[in-house]
Amino acid sequence: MNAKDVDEGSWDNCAMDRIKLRRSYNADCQADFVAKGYDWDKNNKIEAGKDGWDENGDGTLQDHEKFVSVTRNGVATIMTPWLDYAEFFCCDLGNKVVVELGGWDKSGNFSYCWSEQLIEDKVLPTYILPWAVTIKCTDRAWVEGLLTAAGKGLWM
Ligand SMILES: [Ca+2]
Ligand SMILES: [Ca+2]
Ligand SMILES: [Ca+2]
Repeated sequence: MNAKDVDEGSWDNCAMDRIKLRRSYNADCQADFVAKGYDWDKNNKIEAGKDGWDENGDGTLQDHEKFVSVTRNGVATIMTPWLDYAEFFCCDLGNKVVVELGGWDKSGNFSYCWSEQLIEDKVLPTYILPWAVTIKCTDRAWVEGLLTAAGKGLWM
C-alpha cells in the first residue's frame, strides 16, 4: 500500500513536506519483517527503537525510520517506521492491522489519521501442470503417483 495512493488530497496552509504511512507490527510477522531487511541490528528480532528501515540510505536510523511503541487506548502497539508505503504479508491474513497516514509541513508540524484494515487473501492460487510426457504402459504405478500428487483436478 503506497502513501500516494491512500492520500486523498492532504494539504497545508503553507507547504506540505511529506506524506508517509506506517502500520502496526504483528509479532506473528517477525520472520517476514526480518527477511525484508527491517532487522537493523541483525539479531533476528524486531524491536522498537532498535530496528527499522534506512529510507534515506545514510547508514543510520533516524527517528522516523525506526519501529516505535505507541500507546493507543491504553494498549501499547509497535508501529513500523514512517515510509512511502506500508507492507503486508501472508502472516497478516485474518488480522486487523492499524494503518496510519501521516503528513508533515515544511515547518515540521505533523498531523495524522488512521484506520483499521482487515487483511484478506482474495487472489486465487495458480496451478502449474507438469510438462506433457510420453509414458509406457508398464509405468502405470509412476503415472498414478504423479496424478495423485497433482490432485483430483487432472481426473476431470
Ligand atoms: Ca502548516
Ligand atoms: Ca533486531
Ligand atoms: Ca537513515
